Amino acid sequence: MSKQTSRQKTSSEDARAPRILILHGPNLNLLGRREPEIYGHRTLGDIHAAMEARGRAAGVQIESYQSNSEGELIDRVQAAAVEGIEFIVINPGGYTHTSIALRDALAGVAIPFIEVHLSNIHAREAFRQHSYFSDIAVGVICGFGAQGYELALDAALARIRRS
Ligand code: CA2
Repeated sequence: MSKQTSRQKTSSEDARAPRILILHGPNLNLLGRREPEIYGHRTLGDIHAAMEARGRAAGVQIESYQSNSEGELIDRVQAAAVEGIEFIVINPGGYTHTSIALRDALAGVAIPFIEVHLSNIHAREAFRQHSYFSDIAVGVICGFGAQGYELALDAALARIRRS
């Protein structure tokens, strides 16, 4: 399990600033260190830093959380509702194709979310082409590598501004 938050208090950490949670599922802690031909060279730390910088510029607070455990991801989603998180960006990793329980957690808290995949899951093995999340997501971004998180964050920010 890993959690990354800002070390320095910034204006984006204002108590009133909208909060966006970036959730990463199993094995994504290996990003940038294994299989770069599929998942790219950027590490989870690189992605967190880019998201935090974008969030700070937009006046929102970004929190990132990665876990290899289904139960911990579900607990984090449930906690997000209590904390008043406004939006979730999630790459459920391998749980995309297996986890009814994580889907139920997201449906249960009713926090809008965008599903992100680094790879184009529709151009891969048949078992990756079904997601338990897509039909309840605001939208799905896949195949753009780490840039997909930035695209998702921009879409989340636009939606928060509209609401
Ligand atoms: O393309 C994606 O983002 C995936 O969610 C990644 C999952 C995979 O099971 C999904 O089908 C698609 C796998 C994450 C594993 O991440 C690794 C990263 C580097 C090295 C090894 C695994």
